[in-house]
Amino acid sequence: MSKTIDCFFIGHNEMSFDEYEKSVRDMGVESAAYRDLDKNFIRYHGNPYHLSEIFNAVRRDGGEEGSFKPLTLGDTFSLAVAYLGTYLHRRNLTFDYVNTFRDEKERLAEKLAEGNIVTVAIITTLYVSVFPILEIVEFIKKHNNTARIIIGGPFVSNQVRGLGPMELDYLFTSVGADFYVNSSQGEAALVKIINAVKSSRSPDGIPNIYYKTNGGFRRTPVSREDNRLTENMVDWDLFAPRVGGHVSVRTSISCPFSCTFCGFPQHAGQYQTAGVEEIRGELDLVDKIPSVGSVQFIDDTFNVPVKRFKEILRMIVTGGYKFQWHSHFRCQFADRETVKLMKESGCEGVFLGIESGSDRILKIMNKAASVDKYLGGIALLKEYGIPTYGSFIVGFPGETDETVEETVSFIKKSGIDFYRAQLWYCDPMTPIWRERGKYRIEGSHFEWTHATFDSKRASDVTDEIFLSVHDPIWIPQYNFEYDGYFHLLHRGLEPDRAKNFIKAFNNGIREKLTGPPRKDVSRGVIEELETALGKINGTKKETPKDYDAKDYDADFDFI
Ligand code: B12
Ligand code: SF4
Repeated sequence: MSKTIDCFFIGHNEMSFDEYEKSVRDMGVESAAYRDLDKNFIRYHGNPYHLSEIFNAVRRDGGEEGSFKPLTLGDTFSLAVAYLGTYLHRRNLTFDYVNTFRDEKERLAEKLAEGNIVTVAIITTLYVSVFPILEIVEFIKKHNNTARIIIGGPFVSNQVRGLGPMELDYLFTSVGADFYVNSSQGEAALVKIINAVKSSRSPDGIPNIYYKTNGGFRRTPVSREDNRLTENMVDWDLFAPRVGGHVSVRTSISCPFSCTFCGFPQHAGQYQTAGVEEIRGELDLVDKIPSVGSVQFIDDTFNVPVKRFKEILRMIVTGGYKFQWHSHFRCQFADRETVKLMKESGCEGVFLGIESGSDRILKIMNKAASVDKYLGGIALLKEYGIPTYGSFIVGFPGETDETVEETVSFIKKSGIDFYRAQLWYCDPMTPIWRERGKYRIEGSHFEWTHATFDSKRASDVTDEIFLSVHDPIWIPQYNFEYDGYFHLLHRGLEPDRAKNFIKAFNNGIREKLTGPPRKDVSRGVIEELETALGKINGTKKETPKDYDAKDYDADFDFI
C-alpha cells in the first residue's frame, strides 16, 4: 500500500469552449454577455475557436502534432496548488496534485484508484460557472468512493455572497462535495478539515465552512482568516520537477486602493505585503527551476508603494535571475528610475488598468489617476521599450458620448501597444452600487441602465471601438489575455509574428461581426494566421519536453 495522501489538489479544468459558447448563446445572441464573448472567437471547421485554440489548431494542421504541446491556461503552474501545497507540507500533511484536470485525467484516475487519498481539494480560482466543478466531482466519484471532497476558493465565496440559504443548499447538494470553504484564503480551514477527517472528529468547530449532514449542509460561524503571506512563501522545490515555462508569484495580498468598480479589496481582506528578503527567497527557488522563463507577479498593485517596488527591482537585478517578468502596473506612479530598473530586471511588459481616457470618469471611479499622469508613465515605458497593454471600461456611471470620445482618443494617441475595451460589469458587490440612487442604476451584471448610458449602447460602442481601432492591437480576453502574448513569445514567436497572429485573429472576428453570416472564417484569414506563425524557432524558447507524470513520480519526496 502506498503512503497516505492527506490531500489531493485538482487544478484548473478547462471546459470545452464549444459547450461554453453554446451556454452563453442560450442567453440570446443580442445579450451583452454573448456580444462580449463574440469578440473572443472565430469559427473554424464548423466550431468556435478562441485564440489559444486557433494557435493550437493552425500548428497541428501544419503537421506539428508529434512534439507539439497545446497552449492552455495550464501552461502557468497553478499558484493556488503551490500555495496550499506548501502550507500543508509545513504542517506535516502530505499532498499530491494535478495542475490541470483535462490534461492529466489518466494520472488522476490512477491516483484516485489507489485508495490512499484522505481528501480531494478542488481549486476554483478561475471558475465563473459550476460546470467544470460538476465534471470534476463526477470523475472523482467514479474512481474513488472514500476520499472526502472539499471545494473552496473564489467560486465558493462568490456563491455564498450572491445566493440565499435555500439556493446555496440546493447548489451544494447538487455539486455533491462534502465540505465547502467560504474564505478569500481558506488554508487554515483546509488543515482543520483534513485533521478532523483523519481523526473522525466533527468539523463543527471549524469556522467558515459548510459541511454535509443528514439534513443538508450545516454552516459554521464566519471568522475571517488572516494568514500571513510572509509565513507561507511558496516552496518551489516541492513542485520543481513538474513546473513548465511559466509561474505566478505574489508579493502582496489584497490592494490598498478602492476603485469604485472593483470589489476585490473588500473580499481579499486587509492589504499585506511580503518583505524583499522573503521575495528573494522565493525567487531564488523559482530561478533554480530550469524550465521557468517567465514570472507573472499577480499583485494587483505591484508598483505601489514605489519605494518597496524599487527595492524589489534592485534585488532582482542583483540576483541576476534568468527569467523575465510581467505584472499589473499603475503607470501614474512611474518615474524614470523605476522604469529603468524595470527594464534592467527583465520586465517583458505590463498590464495597465487605465479604465478611461476621461478625467471626470476617473474621478467617479476613484482611480487616483489623471490622464496626464497616465500619458507621462506610458511615454517613459515606451522610451525604455517595455510593451504596454491598456484595459478600458465602457459605460461606467457618468459615461457620455463625450467621455467615450476622450477614451477612444486616448487609446489611439497614448502610445500603448495593446488594448481591450469591455462594457462595464455592474457588480452589486462593488462600491459604486452604494451610489446607485445618485446615478439611477437599474439592473445589474451585464444588463443595466443608468442616468447616462445603458448596457446595449455600451455593447454597441465597444464593438465600434473594436471594429475601428486597429492600432494599438486589441487582445481578446477569453483564455488568452495579455498573459497569452508572453506565452506566444516564450514559445519562440518573434514579437512581430505574435502581433500579426493576434491581428489576423481579430480580422477573423471583424469579418464575423460585419460580413454576411458564414459557417467558417474565410480562407484569407487562415492564411494570414499561418503566415504569422511561419516557422517557429522551437529550439530556443519552446517549452521543455512535455510533462509525463511517470517520469516524475519518483521525485515525490513530499508525499
Ligand atoms: C492571474 C489571473 C488570471 C490569469 C490566469 C493565468 C493562469 N493560468 O493561472 C488569466 C489572465 C488567464 C485569468 C483569466 C480569468 N480570470 Co483571473 N485572475 C488572475 C489573478 C490576478 C490571480 C489568480 C491567482 O493565481 N491567485 C493566487 C491564488 C493563490 O489565489 P486563489 O486562487 O484565490 O487561492 C487562494 C484561496 O482562494 C484559496 N483557494 C482556492 N481554491 C481553493 C480550494 C480549496 C478547497 C480551499 C480550501 C481553498 C482554496 O487558497 C488560495 C490561498 O489562499 C486573480 C486576482 C487575484 N489577485 O487573485 C484573477 C481572478 C481569479 N480572475 C477572475 C476572473 C473573473 C477571470 C476570468 C473569468 C475573466 C474573464 N471574464 O474571462 C478569466 C477566467 C479564465 C478564462 N476562461 O479565461 C476573478 C475571479 C474568478 C472567480 N472564480 O470568480 C479574479 C479573482 C479577479 C477579480 N478580482 O475579479 N485570470
Ligand atoms: S481595480 Fe485594481 S487597483 Fe483598483 S481597487 Fe481593484 S484591485 Fe485595487
